Amino acid sequence: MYVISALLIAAGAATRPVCADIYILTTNVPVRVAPPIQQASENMAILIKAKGGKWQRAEYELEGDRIVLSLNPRELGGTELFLVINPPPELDLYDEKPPVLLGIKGDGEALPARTVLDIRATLTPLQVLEWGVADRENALDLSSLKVVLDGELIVDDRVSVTQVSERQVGIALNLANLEYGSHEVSVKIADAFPQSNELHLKATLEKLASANWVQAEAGTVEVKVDSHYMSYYPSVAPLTDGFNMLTGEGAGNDVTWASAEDDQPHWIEIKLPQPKPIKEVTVYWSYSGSTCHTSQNIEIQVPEGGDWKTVYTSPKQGFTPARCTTFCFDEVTTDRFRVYQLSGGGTVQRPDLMWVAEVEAR
Ligand SMILES: [Ca+2]
Ligand SMILES: [Ca+2]
Repeated sequence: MYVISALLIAAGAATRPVCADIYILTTNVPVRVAPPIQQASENMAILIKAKGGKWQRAEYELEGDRIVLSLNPRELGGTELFLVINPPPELDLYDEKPPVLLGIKGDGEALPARTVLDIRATLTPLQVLEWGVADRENALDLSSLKVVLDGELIVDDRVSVTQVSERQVGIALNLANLEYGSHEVSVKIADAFPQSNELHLKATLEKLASANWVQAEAGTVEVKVDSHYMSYYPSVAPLTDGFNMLTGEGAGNDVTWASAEDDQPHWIEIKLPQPKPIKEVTVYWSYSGSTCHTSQNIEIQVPEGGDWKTVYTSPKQGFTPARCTTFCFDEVTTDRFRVYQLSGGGTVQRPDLMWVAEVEAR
């Protein structure tokens, strides 16, 4: 059994000039392969090696626009084989080192250049985190770049790459509108020689939540809800007790409030002792069975006349499950607001339930 697990033909790639054809083959039995070549000539350099071994010239035969090689993993000393056809002089075939970290900047200021960086918790976290990365031996393979924020691969314009040269780039991650709490970023990038020369970077940061009107007025805040979950003690105390760091194991009625599980709208109404200017409401969801119970269709409402006016509406696509969600809107001065879950607006798994650990407003 053999498999050609990766194939890099870099000719014409946007990030680098014309380069060699490089194949990676995994085989545990002798095989004959016939890769195509771009241009046959009398003095072709066909080099082969097993991972960890030394390059050697491969015996081959020309058949039309292909070369035919017999490869024996036992003779070559490994089952993962690298085959390079006509390497250009600038390709360092002895590159066994991953790219290196040159520096890290947070909002333009230098941070310690550590591959694992713990950025201290702040009320106003960094807006942009940027890593400078270079490879000493070869060009960087920009197609290998992976930036992951809180487990999500970032593929939109929050990630931008500034190319200093084909061996050096700046990788910037826009962290605007980061949610409260802890966050983890990881960055992976490899050099253009496909030998698992990959640099791994990690950074953790935390956005602290400032004091909020609901907590500041604890004890004088009135909380009303539409209903209670049938097996829960009917208490609303957990919603404003300041505790929101659930362990993820369970979420009983000592740390959460849950609505009845039915197809009605569910809501939490908060009344402050005095009107306060409010421009965001943060809801910390139940976190149980390692699952964040993030409702998908929420409105924030304030009183108007004898009724309620909606000042925030959920986006159509709902929310990524997270420990908390902050709903931002134009500032309004009010002594009452409610978090209103539309009928069926809970999680995908339990759309008729609203399950919350804490409500904040600031
Ligand atoms: Ca390298
Ligand atoms: Ca709580």
